[in-house]
Amino acid sequence: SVNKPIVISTWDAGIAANVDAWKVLANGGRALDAVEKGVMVTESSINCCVGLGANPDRDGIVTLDASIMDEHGNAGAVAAIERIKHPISVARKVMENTPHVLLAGAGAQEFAISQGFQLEPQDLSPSARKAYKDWLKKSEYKPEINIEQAEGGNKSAFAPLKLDNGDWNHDTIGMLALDQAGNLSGSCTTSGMAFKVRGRVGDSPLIGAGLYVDNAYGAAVSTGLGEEVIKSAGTHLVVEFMRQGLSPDKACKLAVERIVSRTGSTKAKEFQVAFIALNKQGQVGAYAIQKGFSYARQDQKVNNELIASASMF
Ligand code: SD4
Repeated sequence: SVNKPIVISTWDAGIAANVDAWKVLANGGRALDAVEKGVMVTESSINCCVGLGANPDRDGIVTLDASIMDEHGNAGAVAAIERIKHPISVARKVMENTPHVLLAGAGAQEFAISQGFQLEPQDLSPSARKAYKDWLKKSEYKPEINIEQAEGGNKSAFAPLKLDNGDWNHDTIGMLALDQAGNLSGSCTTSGMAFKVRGRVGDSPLIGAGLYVDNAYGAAVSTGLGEEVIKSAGTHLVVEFMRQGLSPDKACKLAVERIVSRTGSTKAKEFQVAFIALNKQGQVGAYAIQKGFSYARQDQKVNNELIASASMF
């Protein structure tokens, strides 16, 4: 029998996000509404990596990426949008109210305003201001960002970050839901990599990279070093493996292995990529390159618990 409804989302911030998503799902609501409402919780909170309180780019400006997909295969996304509190809701408006999939930068912001969204102040949150100040102190303005910086202990270099305890952490939120009607939807929202080059767009707003939903088979969302996810069309690959009959777990694992086979395992030891997946039967899966990745699960069997993902290293 189908395990529904269910919601899963990335990292520990997923716990709070799942609560709002579950309110929608438990009341028989649509998965699309659940995945929007859920990640709005994270966008409203102050944290390193999602919403206007997150870390800025290297010029000190917070720019946000988000995407959403529904059960009909419709998609909407915004890239590098500024001063808008809920990029996920703008992404949904792009999907529903335009003939397009992705709006970027100033145009995305203008569109948001035209849809009634409010322009928020440009200010950094106190935690982001401090992180940015620290980053400016240690880091010269280098256009080339590389993972060795993170390796060398500069925690504010190219995230996802290796923490002092050896774990890898980063907090883009990706969420997947299957509703009582048996329909799948997904969402993803992030500030991208901390101190990124201005204009940099990650995988999160790119359909098939950061997020993919095929209502006939399954859905997947990614977190980690977006550049590597983009180059492998990561979530499309995960869903394709599910379409071929593999379990969500196995599909995530094979997609991670594909990324690592492209970069080689020496390089792959220095960055994180993780996928979570949910299939049409309500089965879940996850896999990461590095240990330390977790996701939050809420359904009839598991009451919003954080689950440690399997990993390659
Ligand atoms: C990006 N994939 O912009 C995002 C960052 C992320 O957990 O997921 N971090 O590359």
